[in-house]
Amino acid sequence: MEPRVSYRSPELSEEALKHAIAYKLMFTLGKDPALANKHEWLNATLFAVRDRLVERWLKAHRARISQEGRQVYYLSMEFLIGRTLSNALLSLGIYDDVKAALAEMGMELEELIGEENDPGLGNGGLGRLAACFLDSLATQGLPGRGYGIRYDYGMFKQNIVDGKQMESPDYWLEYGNPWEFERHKTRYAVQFGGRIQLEGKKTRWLETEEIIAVAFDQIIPGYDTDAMNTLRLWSAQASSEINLGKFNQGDYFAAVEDKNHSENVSRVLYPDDSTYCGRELRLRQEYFLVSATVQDILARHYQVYQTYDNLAEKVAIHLNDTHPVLSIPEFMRLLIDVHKFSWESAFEIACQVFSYTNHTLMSEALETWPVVMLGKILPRHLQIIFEINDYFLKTLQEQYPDDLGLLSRTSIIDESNGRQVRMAWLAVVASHKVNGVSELHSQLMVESLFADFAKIFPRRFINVTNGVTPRRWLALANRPLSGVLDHYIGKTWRTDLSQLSDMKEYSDHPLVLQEVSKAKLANKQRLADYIARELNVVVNPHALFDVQIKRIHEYKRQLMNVMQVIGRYNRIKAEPQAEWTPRVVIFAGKAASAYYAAKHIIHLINDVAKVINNDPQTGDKLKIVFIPNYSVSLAQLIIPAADLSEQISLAGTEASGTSNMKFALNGALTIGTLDGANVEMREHVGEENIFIFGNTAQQVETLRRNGYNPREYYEQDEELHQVLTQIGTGAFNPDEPGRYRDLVDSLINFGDHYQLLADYRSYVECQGRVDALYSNQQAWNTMALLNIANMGYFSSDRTIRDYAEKIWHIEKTNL
Ligand code: 26Q
Repeated sequence: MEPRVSYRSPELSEEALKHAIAYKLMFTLGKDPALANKHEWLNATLFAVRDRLVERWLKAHRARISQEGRQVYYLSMEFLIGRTLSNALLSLGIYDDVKAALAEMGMELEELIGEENDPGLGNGGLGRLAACFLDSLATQGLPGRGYGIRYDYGMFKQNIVDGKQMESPDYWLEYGNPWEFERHKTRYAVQFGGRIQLEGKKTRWLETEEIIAVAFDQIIPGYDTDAMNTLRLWSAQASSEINLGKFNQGDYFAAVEDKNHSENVSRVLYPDDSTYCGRELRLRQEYFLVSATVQDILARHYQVYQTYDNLAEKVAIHLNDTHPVLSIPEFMRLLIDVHKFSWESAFEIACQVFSYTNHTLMSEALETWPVVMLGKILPRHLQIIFEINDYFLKTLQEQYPDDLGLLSRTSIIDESNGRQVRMAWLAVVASHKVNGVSELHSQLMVESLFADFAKIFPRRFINVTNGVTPRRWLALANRPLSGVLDHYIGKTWRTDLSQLSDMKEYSDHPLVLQEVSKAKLANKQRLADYIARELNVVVNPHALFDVQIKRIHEYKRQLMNVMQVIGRYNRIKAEPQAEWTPRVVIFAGKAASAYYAAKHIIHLINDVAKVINNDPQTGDKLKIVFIPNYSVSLAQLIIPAADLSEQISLAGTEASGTSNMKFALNGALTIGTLDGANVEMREHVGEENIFIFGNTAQQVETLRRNGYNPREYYEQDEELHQVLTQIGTGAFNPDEPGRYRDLVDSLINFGDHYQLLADYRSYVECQGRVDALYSNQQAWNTMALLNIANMGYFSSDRTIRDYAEKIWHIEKTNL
């Protein structure tokens, strides 16, 4: 492929890279190459590579400013970017050169790559989506920047001790972060608390507590292009004035305590992804991100244009869920209180600038903040929110004068529930576009959560189906398969994933199928080695690798998967001599630290694994492993090795899912419900190439409305009855037989909220069809190839083009 970079400069040669790495080792790290350890070699390599990005980065930045185009600012409390070195090497096209350069100095690149830490600045799907988006924006030369928080502690580390999840802090900055550029001078004061005072027409916010936000920038390289973007993360620093005051009064310890209190704002990521908790520190974090970011956006805008009058034309601010929605009142506050805009024009500009993505319909995950808390921490913002609400309700009342129900349902202030501010409502009322993340989710969104608003603002709601970056999730994670693809269809699928469809013609080509399955086997062997090394469990790489990796949550129904595994175990025990398709069932995922049921499910998986893995009668026919500490880098190891991808959430609950796309792209077949993006995946791969089971979202709803009775299923399905009895009576944990009593109770006696029992039979039957197909390897491989070939649509490049055209109205920068 012709590289898109303008020329291949000499600094990218193997020889130059070798010198640069040795030079960095000595002069930046102060290390003798003969004595340096792996970590130091890693850092030297990293600095050498970073240098090669910087020049392009600065150039791209200059081009962007001079062209004065509209830019998007992507605000997110989470960015799960994963390891950076290998991605940077891939982007610059110097992977093999650096590998050779290091080899000459006696180092192995892959080993160094494995040493890099994986910053866990996100919980899961939402944070990883933000990272894929940055990659796609840069690769397509689109002007955009990410804004987030530089948490000192990312997602906790998960250890499994005696089958249970144990959390420990992830101090990822311990050895420094060589990728970041600290911008000592780019700092903004963020105010909290205090009171507001009216002076004539002017509102003043007084006697606040102040924290400083300091910018840290990281380069986001585009693939095979000089285009690069920036991820800017804010770190909290105590504002010195306050501390000095106390310090001078002689109260040294109080001064230090204050400093700690302030800096706590960027201390730790909330490790909770689906239950909203109204903690004050979280609110302060959200405002910290938002205030620093909006100040930065306005300052940079003014630097270029010397006016704020063209904000609506030049600035698009995107809200990744409601977490950064306080940027709306913050934006209005700055325009009104500082830059002297009228309230009406500030509101109008805000509506043109902001857009919002919804990632969940589940009510327990929707953010609301008590009016009292907001008023205490952000009195001026609360006032603006009330004004927005009044303004909105007033126009609404003119439109629908007799519909009182409508007014109270759409009011941003929920009066029924101890006075709460509904953040999603605020996001809808003050932005021009609101999108869901899959066709099904977007449709349910306007039928349920936002039904009233969809009537009021029919053109505001759209769908933008999620996608994943093919660079990390195929080119980097799966080099064996990438090699096969390169051979048959060339290399440009990396930037135009629709080209994968050229593989379709090989779907009955025995040699190609063999090569694809050989690549799969190599990945499975690599994972098997990891499992043997880390967990001391030996698995057969020829067995079917059946994988469910994601946050542990009841709606994702890992429990239903375990139930199916137990059912299978029982059948094997009853007929040990029969022909069984050998399976390795793999789980990974973290449970929120306070989520009791999710933690119990992890414990159950490990209890069941211990019994089954040590039963000589089952042998290779069935193994279960729980791989601890799921992360982006583990996903890169596990996904390419999967044969079967479990996407079994209750229909109507998973907004999209994104690992479902990564699996299929890597040639795993999906077993799943018609939920989230699975629905569209089925349309793309064809219903004959995906294993769909269970009730549809509509059937789920009907069942719920007509009174779902899980006990019926329990009593009528003998196998299901046995499985639940085993779990409930401690068949896998005789040391504490009552351990999972409550888990089983919640299914049989407390309504089985996620309808596991209703879908169980159809799930088991579907798994039977999976077994049958796997025993015909030729047919399996054909199906796997057709999955790969039909995943082009699910590239985040396509997703980002949708956002760029339909929501942000941004265009490519010319370099
Ligand atoms: C909110 C308030 C307080 C503390 C934490 C939170 C919080 C943090 C993270 C709430 C939600 C999240 C993350 C949600 C998430 O990851 N959602 C997933 O988004 C993916 C990308 O669109 C979808 O594919 C998944 O279906 C959806 O579950």
